[in-house]
Amino acid sequence: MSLYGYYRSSTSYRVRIALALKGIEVAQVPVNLLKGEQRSEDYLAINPQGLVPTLMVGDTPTSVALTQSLAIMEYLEERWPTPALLPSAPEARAKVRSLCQFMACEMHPLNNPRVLNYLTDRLEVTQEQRLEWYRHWVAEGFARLEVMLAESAGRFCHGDSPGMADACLMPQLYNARRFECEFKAYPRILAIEAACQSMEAFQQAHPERQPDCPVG
Ligand SMILES: N[C@@H](CCC(=O)N[C@@H](CS)C(=O)NCC(=O)O)C(=O)O
Repeated sequence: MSLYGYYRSSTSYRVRIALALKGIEVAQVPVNLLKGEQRSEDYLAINPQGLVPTLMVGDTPTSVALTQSLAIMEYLEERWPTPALLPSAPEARAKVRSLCQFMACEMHPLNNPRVLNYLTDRLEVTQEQRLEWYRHWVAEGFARLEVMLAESAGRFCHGDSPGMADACLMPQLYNARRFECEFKAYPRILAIEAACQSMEAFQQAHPERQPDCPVG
């Protein structure tokens, strides 16, 4: 399998965490989002959404391109069920999926670079207003998440084993930290972050450990 992604893309980071937790090795194919490679003809032929990540499964001519990070993680879970990234009880699985979808559908899209760029490039808001937008939606999202986690969290987002929700959480935190957001009000989230950071799988998936991360 090969993973088309970008070191700093939070959705690629999610999939890298899921792969690392399951101990699955894949070839990495960097798609430089800053150079617009996601919109190149070659990449669009693989993923017409023009987004990373894409997980290419199998060899040509029968290879299949899987897109959307949550769908890719679900695929990995079905194909390599252990270690499990979802709990076994149906209700608990729905809870974890709800956490994942909250981060992937409600939080992440609002602060995606193409949304932020539209604000400055087309709507001509100032850099300060762009930052205010970013921090507003981060605070809104993490505040809601902190409450949701009261119901499910142990050491990790759901109980004491790392899983799919943690794979969504760590990239959200990494991104928000780049914009110097404040996290003191979210002790549960900070404790989960520390638990994840202590694990080799999360360390291995970190953006700064990826081959396309510029050095220095
Ligand atoms: N819902 C998608 C979102 C994918 C996405 O937004 N990827 C970003 C990087 S994190 C991207 O490729 N952006 C390229 C662009 O905006 O042009 C997923 O979970 O895979």
